[in-house]
Amino acid sequence: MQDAITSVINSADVQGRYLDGAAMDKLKNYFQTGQLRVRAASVISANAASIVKEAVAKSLLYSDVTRPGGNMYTTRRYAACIRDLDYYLRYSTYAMLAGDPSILDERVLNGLKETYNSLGVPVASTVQAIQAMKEVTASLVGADAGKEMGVYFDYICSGIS
Ligand SMILES: CCC1=C(C)/C(=C/C2=NC(=C\c3[nH]c(/C=C4\NC(=O)[C@H](C)[C@H]4CC)c(C)c3CCC(=O)O)/C(CCC(=O)O)=C2C)NC1=O
Repeated sequence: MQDAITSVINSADVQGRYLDGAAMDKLKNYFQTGQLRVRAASVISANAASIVKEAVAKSLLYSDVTRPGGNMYTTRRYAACIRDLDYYLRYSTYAMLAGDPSILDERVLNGLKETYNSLGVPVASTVQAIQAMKEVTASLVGADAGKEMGVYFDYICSGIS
Protein backbone atom coordinates (compact mmCIF):
# COMPACT_ATOMS: atom_id res chain seq x y z
CA MET A 1 0.00 0.00 0.00
CA GLN A 2 1.11 3.53 -0.81
CA ASP A 3 -0.02 6.90 0.39
CA ALA A 4 0.23 10.42 -1.02
CA ILE A 5 3.60 10.93 0.67
CA THR A 6 5.30 7.69 -0.32
CA SER A 7 3.97 7.95 -3.87
CA VAL A 8 5.46 11.45 -4.35
CA ILE A 9 8.75 10.48 -2.71
CA ASN A 10 9.07 7.19 -4.61
CA SER A 11 8.68 8.89 -7.95
CA ALA A 12 11.30 11.52 -7.07
CA ASP A 13 13.61 8.77 -5.81
CA VAL A 14 13.29 6.80 -9.05
CA GLN A 15 14.58 9.88 -10.88
CA GLY A 16 17.24 10.61 -8.25
CA ARG A 17 15.84 14.11 -7.70
CA TYR A 18 14.57 16.36 -4.96
CA LEU A 19 10.83 16.98 -5.05
CA ASP A 20 9.88 19.48 -7.74
CA GLY A 21 7.21 22.16 -7.48
CA ALA A 22 4.39 19.92 -8.61
CA ALA A 23 5.37 17.25 -6.10
CA MET A 24 5.56 19.86 -3.33
CA ASP A 25 2.10 21.10 -4.29
CA LYS A 26 0.72 17.59 -4.02
CA LEU A 27 2.19 17.22 -0.55
CA LYS A 28 1.01 20.64 0.51
CA ASN A 29 -2.52 19.84 -0.58
CA TYR A 30 -2.38 16.51 1.23
CA PHE A 31 -1.20 18.08 4.50
CA GLN A 32 -3.68 20.91 4.25
CA THR A 33 -6.56 18.48 3.89
CA GLY A 34 -5.32 16.23 6.72
CA GLN A 35 -7.84 17.39 9.29
CA LEU A 36 -10.65 17.14 6.80
CA ARG A 37 -9.73 13.54 6.00
CA VAL A 38 -9.45 12.45 9.61
CA ARG A 39 -12.72 14.12 10.55
CA ALA A 40 -14.52 12.52 7.60
CA ALA A 41 -13.14 9.09 8.48
CA SER A 42 -14.44 9.35 12.01
CA VAL A 43 -17.91 10.43 10.86
CA ILE A 44 -18.00 7.58 8.35
CA SER A 45 -16.90 4.96 10.83
CA ALA A 46 -19.53 6.09 13.33
CA ASN A 47 -22.25 5.87 10.65
CA ALA A 48 -21.08 3.02 8.43
CA ALA A 49 -24.06 0.73 8.91
CA SER A 50 -26.59 3.47 8.25
CA ILE A 51 -24.69 4.73 5.19
CA VAL A 52 -24.88 1.27 3.65
CA LYS A 53 -28.51 0.82 4.63
CA GLU A 54 -29.57 4.15 3.19
CA ALA A 55 -27.62 3.55 -0.01
CA VAL A 56 -29.33 0.18 -0.48
CA ALA A 57 -32.73 1.78 0.12
CA LYS A 58 -31.94 4.44 -2.50
CA SER A 59 -30.61 2.11 -5.16
CA LEU A 60 -31.41 -1.59 -4.88
CA LEU A 61 -34.40 -2.16 -2.64
CA TYR A 62 -37.53 -3.23 -4.55
CA SER A 63 -35.56 -3.44 -7.79
CA ASP A 64 -35.19 -6.57 -9.92
CA VAL A 65 -32.07 -7.71 -8.07
CA THR A 66 -34.01 -8.17 -4.82
CA ARG A 67 -36.89 -10.10 -6.43
CA PRO A 68 -36.94 -13.89 -6.92
CA GLY A 69 -34.32 -14.74 -9.53
CA GLY A 70 -32.35 -11.57 -8.75
CA ASN A 71 -28.78 -11.81 -7.51
CA MET A 72 -29.63 -10.31 -4.09
CA TYR A 73 -32.60 -12.62 -3.56
CA THR A 74 -32.32 -14.93 -0.55
CA THR A 75 -31.05 -13.71 2.76
CA ARG A 76 -27.63 -15.18 2.18
CA ARG A 77 -27.07 -13.25 -1.02
CA TYR A 78 -28.65 -10.09 0.37
CA ALA A 79 -26.20 -10.29 3.27
CA ALA A 80 -23.27 -10.89 0.88
CA CYS A 81 -24.21 -7.75 -1.01
CA ILE A 82 -24.45 -5.64 2.14
CA ARG A 83 -21.09 -7.02 3.23
CA ASP A 84 -19.55 -6.10 -0.12
CA LEU A 85 -20.85 -2.54 0.17
CA ASP A 86 -19.43 -2.34 3.66
CA TYR A 87 -16.03 -3.42 2.26
CA TYR A 88 -16.24 -0.70 -0.38
CA LEU A 89 -17.06 1.93 2.20
CA ARG A 90 -14.32 0.86 4.59
CA TYR A 91 -11.60 0.52 1.97
CA SER A 92 -12.58 3.81 0.31
CA THR A 93 -12.20 5.42 3.72
CA TYR A 94 -8.70 3.94 4.07
CA ALA A 95 -7.78 5.15 0.58
CA MET A 96 -9.18 8.61 1.32
CA LEU A 97 -7.05 8.79 4.49
CA ALA A 98 -3.98 7.67 2.55
CA GLY A 99 -4.79 9.98 -0.37
CA ASP A 100 -3.94 7.10 -2.68
CA PRO A 101 -5.97 4.32 -4.33
CA SER A 102 -3.34 1.56 -4.22
CA ILE A 103 -4.97 -0.18 -1.27
CA LEU A 104 -8.07 -0.63 -3.42
CA ASP A 105 -6.09 -2.36 -6.16
CA GLU A 106 -4.39 -4.66 -3.68
CA ARG A 107 -7.19 -5.60 -1.30
CA VAL A 108 -10.44 -5.03 -3.13
CA LEU A 109 -10.23 -5.00 -6.90
CA ASN A 110 -7.73 -7.80 -7.40
CA GLY A 111 -9.79 -10.56 -9.09
CA LEU A 112 -13.12 -8.96 -8.13
CA LYS A 113 -14.46 -8.46 -11.64
CA GLU A 114 -13.83 -12.12 -12.45
CA THR A 115 -15.52 -13.20 -9.21
CA TYR A 116 -18.56 -11.06 -9.93
CA ASN A 117 -18.80 -12.35 -13.49
CA SER A 118 -18.57 -15.95 -12.43
CA LEU A 119 -21.25 -15.52 -9.74
CA GLY A 120 -23.53 -13.44 -11.92
CA VAL A 121 -23.31 -10.41 -9.60
CA PRO A 122 -24.67 -7.55 -11.73
CA VAL A 123 -22.04 -4.87 -12.16
CA ALA A 124 -24.49 -2.12 -13.18
CA SER A 125 -26.52 -2.53 -9.98
CA THR A 126 -23.36 -2.65 -7.90
CA VAL A 127 -22.19 0.60 -9.49
CA GLN A 128 -25.60 2.17 -8.74
CA ALA A 129 -25.30 1.15 -5.10
CA ILE A 130 -21.76 2.56 -4.85
CA GLN A 131 -22.92 5.82 -6.44
CA ALA A 132 -25.74 5.96 -3.89
CA MET A 133 -23.17 5.46 -1.09
CA LYS A 134 -21.21 8.33 -2.58
CA GLU A 135 -24.24 10.63 -2.28
CA VAL A 136 -25.18 9.47 1.21
CA THR A 137 -21.59 9.84 2.41
CA ALA A 138 -21.24 13.34 0.92
CA SER A 139 -24.44 14.44 2.65
CA LEU A 140 -22.95 13.32 5.97
CA VAL A 141 -19.36 14.56 5.70
CA GLY A 142 -19.92 17.67 3.58
CA ALA A 143 -19.04 18.57 0.01
CA ASP A 144 -15.24 18.78 0.28
CA ALA A 145 -14.69 15.51 2.09
CA GLY A 146 -17.49 14.00 0.02
CA LYS A 147 -15.58 14.85 -3.13
CA GLU A 148 -12.44 13.20 -1.72
CA MET A 149 -14.40 10.03 -0.93
CA GLY A 150 -16.02 10.20 -4.35
CA VAL A 151 -12.63 9.73 -6.01
CA TYR A 152 -12.28 6.30 -4.42
CA PHE A 153 -15.89 5.21 -4.86
CA ASP A 154 -15.49 6.05 -8.56
CA TYR A 155 -12.19 4.18 -8.63
CA ILE A 156 -13.96 1.01 -7.47
CA CYS A 157 -16.73 1.51 -10.03
CA SER A 158 -14.21 1.75 -12.89
CA GLY A 159 -12.33 -1.21 -11.48
CA ILE A 160 -15.34 -3.53 -11.76
CA SER A 161 -16.73 -2.11 -15.02
C1 LIG B 1 -12.39 -7.10 0.97
C2 LIG B 1 -12.40 -7.52 -0.44
C3 LIG B 1 -13.52 -8.46 -0.83
C4 LIG B 1 -14.53 -8.21 -1.71
C5 LIG B 1 -14.78 -6.94 -2.44
C6 LIG B 1 -15.32 -9.40 -1.83
C7 LIG B 1 -16.41 -9.57 -2.68
C8 LIG B 1 -17.15 -10.76 -2.94
N1 LIG B 1 -18.49 -10.75 -3.15
C9 LIG B 1 -18.92 -12.03 -3.32
C10 LIG B 1 -20.24 -12.48 -3.50
C11 LIG B 1 -21.43 -11.71 -3.66
N2 LIG B 1 -21.53 -10.36 -3.87
C12 LIG B 1 -22.86 -10.02 -4.01
C13 LIG B 1 -23.25 -8.65 -4.24
C14 LIG B 1 -24.34 -8.11 -4.91
N3 LIG B 1 -25.33 -8.76 -5.58
C15 LIG B 1 -26.23 -7.89 -6.07
O1 LIG B 1 -27.20 -8.18 -6.78
C16 LIG B 1 -25.93 -6.50 -5.67
C17 LIG B 1 -26.03 -5.52 -6.83
C18 LIG B 1 -24.53 -6.63 -5.08
C19 LIG B 1 -24.30 -5.78 -3.82
C20 LIG B 1 -24.12 -4.35 -4.15
C21 LIG B 1 -23.63 -11.18 -3.84
C22 LIG B 1 -25.13 -11.32 -3.87
C23 LIG B 1 -22.72 -12.26 -3.64
C24 LIG B 1 -23.06 -13.71 -3.44
C25 LIG B 1 -23.29 -14.35 -4.80
C26 LIG B 1 -23.54 -15.83 -4.70
O2 LIG B 1 -22.90 -16.50 -3.88
O3 LIG B 1 -24.36 -16.29 -5.46
C27 LIG B 1 -17.78 -12.89 -3.29
C28 LIG B 1 -17.82 -14.39 -3.47
C29 LIG B 1 -17.59 -15.14 -2.17
C30 LIG B 1 -18.64 -14.81 -1.16
O4 LIG B 1 -19.84 -15.01 -1.42
O5 LIG B 1 -18.25 -14.34 -0.09
C31 LIG B 1 -16.69 -12.10 -3.07
C32 LIG B 1 -15.24 -12.57 -3.01
N4 LIG B 1 -14.79 -10.33 -0.99
C33 LIG B 1 -13.70 -9.81 -0.38
O6 LIG B 1 -12.96 -10.39 0.47
